[in-house]
Amino acid sequence: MYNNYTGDTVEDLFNKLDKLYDDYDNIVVMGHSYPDLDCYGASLGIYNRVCALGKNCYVYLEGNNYSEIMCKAISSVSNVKYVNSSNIGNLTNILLIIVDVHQVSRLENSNIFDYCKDYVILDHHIKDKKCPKNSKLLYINNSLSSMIELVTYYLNYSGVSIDSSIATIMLAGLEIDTNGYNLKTTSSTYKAASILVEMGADIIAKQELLKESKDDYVRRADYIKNSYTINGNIALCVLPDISKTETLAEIADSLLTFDNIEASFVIAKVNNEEYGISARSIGEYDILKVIRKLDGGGSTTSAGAKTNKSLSSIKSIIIKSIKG
Ligand SMILES: [Mn+2]
Repeated sequence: MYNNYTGDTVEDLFNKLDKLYDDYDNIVVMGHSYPDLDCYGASLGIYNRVCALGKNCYVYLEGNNYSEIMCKAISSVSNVKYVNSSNIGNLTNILLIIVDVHQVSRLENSNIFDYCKDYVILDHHIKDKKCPKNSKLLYINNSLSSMIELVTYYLNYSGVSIDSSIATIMLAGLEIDTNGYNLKTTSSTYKAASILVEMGADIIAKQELLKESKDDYVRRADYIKNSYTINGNIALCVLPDISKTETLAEIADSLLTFDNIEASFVIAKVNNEEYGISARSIGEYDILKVIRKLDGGGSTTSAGAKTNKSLSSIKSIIIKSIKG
């Protein structure tokens, strides 16, 4: 299947991971702050693999400011041990597995290295220069649709079974990260979906998990109504209120579903001081080169930034870069 730049196959990666756990008493899996179903689902998958090897494992969740979907997902799962900043100090000899992110500042707890020094990074975003350099194992493959795709193959390779609720979360996460099997979707992505269904993912429960309130839908439709296009194919949308980063991402995703739109940029205040920018592309248009001008990061099809710049300067940077 996939190779990473060291020439290793994923099977080599899986074998190395399995061996690495032996040196530690505790394995902690952590994703990015404002976790989504991709990082949570992938964390749960790794958790199951590590537990199956008889090792002590925890999923790190701080529990603050989670989306409605995340809250629903967390409450649908049982028999998972969690850890957070209040009790991580009780654990010794920890191996940290970082999933779906590779910048320390974006971790669910960016002070985690006060508690452990050894870590593994597994990510599918374009490698950033801020990637820490001393990992025990590093796998960053930005052609991968999602972390869940990789972790599904890890579970399948290891012959580990998972609860139906976890398979359901993983299937939902795969669907979200690919924007409904569109972004970065390959035959391996569909195969991963098929494996998850075989592992017990429930299609009805998945739909329930992904449901949104009518109010949210109407609010989003209103924002979309007020968006406009640049060069006829790039949508730009400015939200009038302070918004959650995930709202920006959702609108950027939605804008891609319209005729002729190849890429989308959504801007909104994310707190009193900063604007957030979320960008998406269906594949051809490289949004990362625009987002980099705002010191952001991500991949060529999904990227974001946070900045103290004014709205007018953000807009002019984006428009200039697009027309450039
Ligand atoms: Mn992801």
